[in-house]
Amino acid sequence: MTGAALLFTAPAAHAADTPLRDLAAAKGKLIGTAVTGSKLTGTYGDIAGAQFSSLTPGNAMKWGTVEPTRGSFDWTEADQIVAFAQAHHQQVRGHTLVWYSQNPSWLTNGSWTSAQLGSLLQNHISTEVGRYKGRIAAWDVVNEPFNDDGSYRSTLWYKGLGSGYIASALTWAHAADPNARLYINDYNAEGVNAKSDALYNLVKSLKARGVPIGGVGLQAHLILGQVPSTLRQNIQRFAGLGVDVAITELDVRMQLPADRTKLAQQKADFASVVAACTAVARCVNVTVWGFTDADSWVPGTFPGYGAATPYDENYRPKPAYYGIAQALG
Ligand code: 9MR
Repeated sequence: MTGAALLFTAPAAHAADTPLRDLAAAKGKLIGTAVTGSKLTGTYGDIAGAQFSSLTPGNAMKWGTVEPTRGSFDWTEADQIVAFAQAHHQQVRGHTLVWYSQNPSWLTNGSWTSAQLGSLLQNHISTEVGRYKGRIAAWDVVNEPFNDDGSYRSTLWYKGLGSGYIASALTWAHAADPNARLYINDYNAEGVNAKSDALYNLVKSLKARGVPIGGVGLQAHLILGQVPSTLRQNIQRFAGLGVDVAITELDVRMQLPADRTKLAQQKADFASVVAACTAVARCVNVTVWGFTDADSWVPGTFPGYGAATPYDENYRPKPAYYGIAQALG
């Protein structure tokens, strides 16, 4: 280990601290992480099992993963994560059924009539939700349906089926597992803005029409020092519609290299997101998008940025870990 790493990371002996999942439970909340199934052994598995009460498969349940070839399914990683969660008394957030990305090429390259597209989607949802019926507490049914200006994103689904694909997907998912809580999940909708206004109006209208919408997921892929000041107010207004809210993909990226000042700011950012959730009864879950910098999407997508999670690459808790713990009381 380098001197710098020693300076900026907490002592490894954090095992004596109360696990985050116990702190969260005392507040009536779940604390979750996205996971990669193949890594759920050794230290990674120990931390995932001990610290978190909710798991989200980072990629394992996406359409492109589970049905890479039409009609031939691969549930290996998804099954593995669900089994791990059951063994560790954890909830699973299923992620995700209807998205514009990470779809199999047979689907995206096909040319489908609207009726064909609708039945493909219905079958996909029935098959996947049905397989895990009773074992998945919450589903991100629809992922990222809006543009930042609040207009509908022009996706395969929107172009083929119109905006009604959202209500249809929720209805099909509900039929396949009536006890799962069904979410719409999006990013850049954490604060009060054009995108979250559109999401708010959609949820309001779905509720009014009796469509089974149970929750709103605010992803929270944030930039250091930029937690929206209206986060709590935004969570509160969704709760006021009678749906649950979850922070579903929290990370706080910084320009590398990390230093003491940045890590202290990151600690404050994680704490303020968790505090915004604990302040609202219907905010039920805060999930980080990978708990270790060794398993984060950030460096691959934003060159020069990283260190976005609460544990460093060697699985040592960072100040951000203690920010979460403090906000959980
Ligand atoms: O973490 C996921 C990463 O491994 C994938 O390469 C990426 C592909 O888009 O998707 C990541 O997860 C995304 C999530 O499913 C939806 N919200 C944004 C996340 C980060 O891209």
